[in-house]
Amino acid sequence: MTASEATTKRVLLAKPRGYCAGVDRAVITVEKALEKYGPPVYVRKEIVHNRHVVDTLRERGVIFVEETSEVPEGALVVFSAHGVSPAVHTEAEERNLRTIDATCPLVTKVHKEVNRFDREDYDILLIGHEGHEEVEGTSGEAPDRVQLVDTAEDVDQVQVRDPEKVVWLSQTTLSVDETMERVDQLKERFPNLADPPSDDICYATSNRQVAVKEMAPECDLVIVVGSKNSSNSKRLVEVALQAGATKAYLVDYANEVDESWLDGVSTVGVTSGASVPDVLVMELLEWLSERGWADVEEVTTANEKIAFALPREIRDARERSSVR
Ligand code: 0CG
Ligand code: SF4
Repeated sequence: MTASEATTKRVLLAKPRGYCAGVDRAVITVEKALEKYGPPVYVRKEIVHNRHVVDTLRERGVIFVEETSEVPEGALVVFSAHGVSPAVHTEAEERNLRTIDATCPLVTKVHKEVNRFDREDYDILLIGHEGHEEVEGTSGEAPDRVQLVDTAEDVDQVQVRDPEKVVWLSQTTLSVDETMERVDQLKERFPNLADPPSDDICYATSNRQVAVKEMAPECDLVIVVGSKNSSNSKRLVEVALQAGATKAYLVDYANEVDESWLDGVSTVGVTSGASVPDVLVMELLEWLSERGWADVEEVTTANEKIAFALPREIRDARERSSVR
């Protein structure tokens, strides 16, 4: 490699990236459940939306199911980080399942907001992606009161009982900018639309978007490590493109990168979704380094220190003191 090539090929590495506190807690919960109770441990839906995490846990004895009805009577089932509706808890009780709830506390917070506005007799407009597990769980707290707003067309479709008593809430893993656009559209229809008591889009989602926005204008290519069903990871690709990256792609593994993406590229931006183990990012950096992109500069826009206590079923005395 010539000196001039070395100076023109560089990698910008976003920070924060990768695991958030809710994902860390959910993955540790399943690992501890395996340790404490032994396999098989059932998990309803993917514990987090990452192929590598799911495949690794499956190899260790986790059985992933779509619904609690697939779990044998009396067995142990973990609920995923994205949350479940009260109906799922009821079904698990009826089947005498032992349950551990790995729902992220920041998702639970949105469930509680739904309960509160339902009690106060509001119509609730939940901004989120149709079919995503989190919105299914959140809507399930008050199915008669919650309407999903996904696309701009949905804004025109919603019908409320009293336009003076409407609140918007959201999925935790949306694009911050796109959500605010949707809110502005909703406010054109409902000028007195109430805002959520605090941000529903979580710190991890918004921090990862801020970091990618910072580096994207300098990038000819942004590679986001994450799975295709991971909402927050997919949003990072969109945000990178909107913020000025020439190209942006989502990959589960380094070996999915198409070498042609690197044609004519000088600066490669790298980041990862909130459900992505950092080892996968390190493998991508290694892959890029083998092709001449060995100069890595971290672009830091926040330092995250947040951690959540584990569910009580798998907390032991030592862990209790370390996490509090
Ligand atoms: O981003 P979503 O909500 O699809 O989930 P993922 O598992 O990828 O990461 C955060 C969580 C839980
Ligand atoms: Fe919780 Fe946010 Fe992580 Fe989802 S992305 S698990 S809401 S911290």
